[in-house]
Amino acid sequence: ASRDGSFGWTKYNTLAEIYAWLDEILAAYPVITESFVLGQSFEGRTIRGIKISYKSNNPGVFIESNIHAREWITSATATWLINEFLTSTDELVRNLAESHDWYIVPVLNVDGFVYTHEKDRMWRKTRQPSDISTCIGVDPNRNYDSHWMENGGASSNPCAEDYGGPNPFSEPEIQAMADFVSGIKDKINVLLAFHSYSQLLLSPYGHTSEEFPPNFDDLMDVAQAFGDAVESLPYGTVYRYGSSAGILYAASGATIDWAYNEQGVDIAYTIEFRDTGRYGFILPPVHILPNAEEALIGIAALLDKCEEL
Ligand code: ING
Ligand code: ZN
Repeated sequence: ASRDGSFGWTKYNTLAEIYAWLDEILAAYPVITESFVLGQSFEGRTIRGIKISYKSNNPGVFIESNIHAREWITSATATWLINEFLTSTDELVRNLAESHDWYIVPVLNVDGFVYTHEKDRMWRKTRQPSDISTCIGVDPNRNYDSHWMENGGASSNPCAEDYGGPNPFSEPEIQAMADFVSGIKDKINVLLAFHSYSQLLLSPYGHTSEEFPPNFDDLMDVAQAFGDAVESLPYGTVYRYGSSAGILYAASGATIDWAYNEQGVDIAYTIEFRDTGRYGFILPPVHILPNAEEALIGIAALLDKCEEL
């Protein structure tokens, strides 16, 4: 689909372009798709999502994308996946698309995302001002009410990139996400949070590297299936995997830890997409399609592996 040639995967799209394309997709596939709204951002933008469902009682997969504003490859990949699920004629993709209910939010941090397009390409946080500082924004991936601010997993300094906020769920975007997910948690079997960069699959826990979740062995088997599938493609891309705090750093109040600890979503990963640092967040658009292909084949393998558990 394209709109005046403006939307596509050879460049990064603005929020307006993404939403206009979403409307086209919803109009073109009215039976299979359903629009949903998480809520409003601090600056009053609508946080939108799309549900794709070919039949009832499918296992549910929730994809959160672009919670961090500068991680543009995440919404580029999420929109490409939506398009593939609706238009692909490939048998693997058709099976994947039709055997799951998909809830996809391409841009969660809408204010931050617009800010990266218009003012500061490297912005990460939300855009809500602080009562105690002139610094703006909260790290939305430290703002969920699960081990919030524990173990040095987030900063209490409003100027820090990993500021946890004045309270859990202080950010309207994160409260909206939590309300929506808790309302459908019984339908969600898998939650994937899209980030960049580093090429990692991260499982809970984020708040401690001393303990591991009860199904950690399964989580690692499933992560390996993702990594093996990505390596089967001819790009040479390699993913590592482990728990967030175990292989990356302590981080409390993140989406996947809240989903896992507080909502009973037993399979939850942060996926850190391309690259490993050469371009980092400013990943050239030529990477969009190969990254998206890797995500697709990786997620297909991940969900296949889940069936075996
Ligand atoms: N990385 C994630 C971050 O929020 C993460 C890593 C995710 C850590 C989930 C712990 C839990 O810092 C990026 N690139 O944002
Ligand atoms: Zn991130």
